[in-house]
Parts: sequence; C-alpha cells; structure tokens
Amino acid sequence: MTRRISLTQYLIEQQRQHGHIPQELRLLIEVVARACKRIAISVNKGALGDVLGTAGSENVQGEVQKKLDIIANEVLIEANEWGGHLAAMASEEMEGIYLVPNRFPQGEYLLMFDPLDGSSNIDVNVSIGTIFSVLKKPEGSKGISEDDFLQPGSAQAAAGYCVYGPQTTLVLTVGDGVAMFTLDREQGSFVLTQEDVKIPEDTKEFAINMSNMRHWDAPVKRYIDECLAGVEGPRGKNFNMRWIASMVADVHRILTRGGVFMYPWDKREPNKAGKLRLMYEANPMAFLVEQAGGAATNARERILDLKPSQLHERVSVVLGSKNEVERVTRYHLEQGR
Ligand code: P6P
Repeated sequence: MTRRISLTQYLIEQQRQHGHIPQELRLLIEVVARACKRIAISVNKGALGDVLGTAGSENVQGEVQKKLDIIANEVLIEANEWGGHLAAMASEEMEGIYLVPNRFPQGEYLLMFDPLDGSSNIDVNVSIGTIFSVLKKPEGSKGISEDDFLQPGSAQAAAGYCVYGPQTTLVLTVGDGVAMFTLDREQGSFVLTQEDVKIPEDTKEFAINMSNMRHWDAPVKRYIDECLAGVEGPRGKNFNMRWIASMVADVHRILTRGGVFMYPWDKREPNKAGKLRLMYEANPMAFLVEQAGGAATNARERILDLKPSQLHERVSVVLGSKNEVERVTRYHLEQGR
C-alpha cells in the first residue's frame, strides 16, 4: 500500500533525502500542479462553464483552438510567470517563446507544455490532459532565445502530465522513477497513490489510429498485421487494440498496464516526420516511459537522443513496453531506409 502523502511532502522528501530536486525545481513542480488543479476545475465544468466548443482561432500548428486550449494556456502562463523559478516558457498554443516579464525575477528553468492535449475529446467528455517538460537554462546564456529550448530530451530536469479523466491524476518524473498523485478534491491536494511505476516489458495491447493503415510505411503495416494475425500468426498470441485519440490517456494506460503506442510517419504528409510534437509531447512522455522501464523511439532512434532543430518540430512516436518498441524499431531498421 503506497503511503498517502501529499505531493508537497513527496517533493520535499525527494529534495531532502535524494538530492534530486533543487528547491527551485520543487517550487516549479508545485506551481504547475496548482495550475493543473485550476485547469481541472474548468474542464470539469463542461457545458456549465461555457468552456466547450471552439475559440474561433487557430494555433501555430494550424489547428482550430478550443476555448479550453486557450484557458489552459493562460492558466499555466499566469501561474508560472511571477514565481522567480522560470526564465521562459513555450507552448503548443504559442508560436514563439514567452519570456518572463522584467517585473518578475528570472529563474534557472525553461518550461514547455501542451496545455490541453487531446482537444478533440473535450466536447465529447473523454479524458484529456496537460503535458509539461522542464529544462535548465543553458549555462551562461544572457538573453533567452528559442535556441535555448532546443536541447535533447535527455537534458530534461523533470517531466509529467495531468490527466483529466474519471480521476484527476498527476504523473511525474524528476529522473528517479515515476510517481502518480491523485487529486483529493475534498482537501484540494494531489496525494501519492503510486510510486516506482513499472511498465511490463511485454504486452498484448497496441494503440494506433487504424484508419491511417493505407498510409503507413511497410514496417508499421508488418507489425500491426502480425498483431492482427493473433495466436495463429507469427506472434503466437492475440492482441487487443485501444485508441483514445488523447496521448495523455493512452500513455497513462500504458504506464498503468503496459502496451505500445504508435503515431508513425505516414504518406499523408510525407514532409512531416509525424503528427506529434517533439518538445512538449514526445520528449516528456519518452522521459516518463523510460523512467518506468519502457522504451521510446521515433521508429529508428531513441527519442531522448534527438537534437531538436525547431520549437514545434514533429516526430514519429513508438513508445511503451520495451520488447514491443524494440520489435517495431527493428522492423524499421531492417527496412534499411
Ligand atoms: P488522431 C491529440 O490531438 C493528439 O495530438 C494526441 O493527443 C493523440 O494521440 C493524437 O493527436 C490523435 O491523433 O489523428 O488519431 O486524431
């Protein structure tokens, strides 16, 4: 039975006993957690809060923004800009980086986030979430520019997400394993409900958007065909499929019971490496998955090793149970391209 301690106590123990969390990083994580609680309030209001539907604008990705996308982005900016722990922020919903205003003290960290991932699920009451990634400002950098954010995922100081589902759950790593905290609405705080999360190395469950099958590259089709062939096929076992169209919810399932999640490159937009964004979706999820004993590649290379070239660059994603990720990656490498 996991000790029922608060997020604050957990972070202070990590800071005091393991030296994994400097004071500034602990404050940053607590501020992000408070912002997620505020976002959860808006999400849970639904139609009662006039927060559903589109905002009538597009984001830098050319995607229609939902009202809650903008609300969540504003909550994260306002919560984090004054605390003195950040130098700048970057968001899926903003084209450029957001420098902490001069009226506030500057900190050592850079915060990136997808404020509300899975927006297509908002109006149909399906789980959505906030994804965040924390980097340190490069040593000696004077002014902060976009280039300071372009660090490989292996440089992350912390990463996590908050899933707004039947429970509101914060999942966090600071490089010392993965812990899960469930929001206790009566006391208004996140309570530790699981630590040392581990992803089973094998699985019988895959997550991919099957409607894109005709656009997939051959290694992806080979892998999925083998899964669909079931116990009579080369895998010798039957597989189940899940696709929530909310990365946070799919990754949460995988952290909880294993599985493999794939959003691979496909022929629909051949010049794009994939649909998902490297800096604030793939990197934080890859950090969490690896810390839980899983694996995460872009079908050929370890995601955390990729050197970013743009803030909003996209990437192909294969992550989850180690042995399945290695199989999909092997099929791509055997392809030779
Ligand atoms: P599709 C949500 O828009 C998202 O970025 C991820 O959360 C999710 O895994 C994926 O896109 C869903 O994409 O093409 O299935 O709608």
